[in-house]
Amino acid sequence: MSNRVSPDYDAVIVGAGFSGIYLLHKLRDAGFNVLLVDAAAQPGGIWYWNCYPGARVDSQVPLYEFSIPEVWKSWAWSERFPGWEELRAYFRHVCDTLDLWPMMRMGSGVRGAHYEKETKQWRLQLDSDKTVSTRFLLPALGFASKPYVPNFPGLEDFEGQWFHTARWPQQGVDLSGRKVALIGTGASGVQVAQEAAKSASKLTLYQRTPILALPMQQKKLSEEDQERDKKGYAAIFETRKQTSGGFECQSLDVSALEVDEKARTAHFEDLWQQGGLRFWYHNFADLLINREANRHAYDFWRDKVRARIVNPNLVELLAPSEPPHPFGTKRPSLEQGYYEIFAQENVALVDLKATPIIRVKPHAIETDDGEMECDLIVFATGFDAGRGGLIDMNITGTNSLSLSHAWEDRVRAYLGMAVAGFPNMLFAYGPLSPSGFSNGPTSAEIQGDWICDFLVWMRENGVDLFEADPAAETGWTEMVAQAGAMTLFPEADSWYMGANIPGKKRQLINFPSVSGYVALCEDVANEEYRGFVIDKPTSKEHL
Ligand code: NA7
Repeated sequence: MSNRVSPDYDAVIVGAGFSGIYLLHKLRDAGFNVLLVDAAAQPGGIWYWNCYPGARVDSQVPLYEFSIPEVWKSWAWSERFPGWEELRAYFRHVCDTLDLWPMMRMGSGVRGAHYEKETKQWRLQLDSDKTVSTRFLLPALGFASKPYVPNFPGLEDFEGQWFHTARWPQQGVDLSGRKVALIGTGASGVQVAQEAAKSASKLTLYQRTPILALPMQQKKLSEEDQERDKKGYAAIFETRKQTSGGFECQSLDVSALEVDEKARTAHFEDLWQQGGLRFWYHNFADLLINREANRHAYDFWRDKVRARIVNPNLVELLAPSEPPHPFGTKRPSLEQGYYEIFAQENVALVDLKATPIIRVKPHAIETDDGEMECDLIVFATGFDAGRGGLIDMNITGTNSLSLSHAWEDRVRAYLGMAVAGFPNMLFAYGPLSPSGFSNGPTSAEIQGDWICDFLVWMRENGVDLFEADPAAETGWTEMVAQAGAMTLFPEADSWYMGANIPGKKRQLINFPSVSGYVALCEDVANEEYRGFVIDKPTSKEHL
């Protein structure tokens, strides 16, 4: 009989967003003794931290929810693109319906995690100073858990308030009458701008690169409509897993260059009217791989947007003649009247390419163009996507190898889930998986199912240890880079490429196809978890 002390848990999941909650549900139902911890006070992941004014999801109902029947059958949304408060309520509904609360420890961040070779256990230090041990460590932090705040000189002397959008105060911030400086015009910046423009006495947007925003076409949803539509939900949830982006459909089979201009424009117009991200994911086959095809989409977008810009001085800044990057190679965001706010007297746009920020002063931001007063700075400046949150968890594997050291050169991970030197650890929604390219819940369920099946297989086969084989890890990492090289993504300085963080190695951080990913992960499972070094204990040890 083994004289090893049993760990406190079979598995500890870190993070109560879509991935973590799904894993908890699956593993609990599979009979594992599992704990979920999260620093946030409530479940919701990104929807806990990003509670800035206007924060809402950009996948339409019913794409952004679990496919678990007892959950969706008993839930109805109020809008086609729900806001953060409703998303948080949805997470509470999920935890109630699936009875997950007893296994969740909210308000419990992880300060560090290290692997003990002798006991084959992970030991986690929690913020509370408590320690827990587990056989499997399953970080499910999401791709955007580490906010990025640029290091502008003088910020420490600013006498107003400043917040990153992903660290917005839970009690909220009243924007009315404030002089707001908003830095960054990505998805978060656009959403804050639309809200701040309504009540701030002055809103100054600091733009480095124009966002290529698409019309949201938001609408209210009735319960009756949803009840009727629910007949089709099961099919939609199944389809999600078979498309490249995890949505209800994918790009057409036809090239933008194969059809005449009339047909091309008609398709663009149709997608535009449908709203949401469809202009991105249901467009022509070569949108993201052929420059000429991409240019047609950009020109359509530009002309549509230009028609809405009242101030002639802003036309070239907001919708330039030449694309700042190929359309869709930076994440497009959805907008609701974004281009109209620039007609308001209380809204100004600063072009950081022409006049970069020099410093923050106690009551202003100084650029080459002079000083602009402000009493609130909003940093909508994005994230150290993919790796940032994982590195901050201070994870140490065998031979005291830290994750930050393992990823010094570049991010490496087998299947976007496992790292050599870190046994019995799998992360969900991490780098080199489809995460950032995928509709969130789709990837969360795909990886959650796969991880659960793997742990069940281990249990059934008496296996107690796995680790990514370094060669398989290198192969996967290079394959993601090669797949990316066949697209236009490397042409943009985006967070997809790690180009938004000073010093971060340029590398496509996501696997560019959900359906392709599913097929590869299935192959690995069917071949007895090829690419993992599996440690089968002797039958004596297993007793
Ligand atoms: P994003 O999409 O990374 O956007 C960050 C924005 O901040 C973007 O406009 C950046 O300009 C800008 N930025 C970043 N650093 C600076 C500095 N140093 N100076 C000025 N401006 C800067 O983050 P979001 O939070 O909007 O969205 C993240 C994801 O959440 C989104 O893609 C969706 O998947 C949901 P840049 O374009 O780099 O020139």
